[in-house]
Amino acid sequence: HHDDEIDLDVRTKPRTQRPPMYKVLLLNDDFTPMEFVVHVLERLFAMSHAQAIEIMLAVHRQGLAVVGVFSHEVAETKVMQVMELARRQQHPLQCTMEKE
Ligand code: TYC
Repeated sequence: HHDDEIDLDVRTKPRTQRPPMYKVLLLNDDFTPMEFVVHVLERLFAMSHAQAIEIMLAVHRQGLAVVGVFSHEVAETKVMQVMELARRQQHPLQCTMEKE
């Protein structure tokens, strides 16, 4: 009889919820000095000098590069901090974020 049957759920796989992560992208331009970009990467993204040069050159050669992957809130803060430093020095450096 049906009352004695145990219903096992074989359809839905339990999934752990992970918050979406966001890539922070740095964009190339013809005017921002290389040293300024290196400085930004060292100060705001905790990169070593060698790492910062590597990423800056990747942006310079390829047009853009991912500088880090963060939660929505942290990514938003990083973008704002980069844009604010660039604005203060009147450099056209652009930084954006994109869902992974
Ligand atoms: N292309 C710039 C120059 O030749 C350097 C640069 C690198 C600018 C990375 C922006 O995100 C950037 N001075």
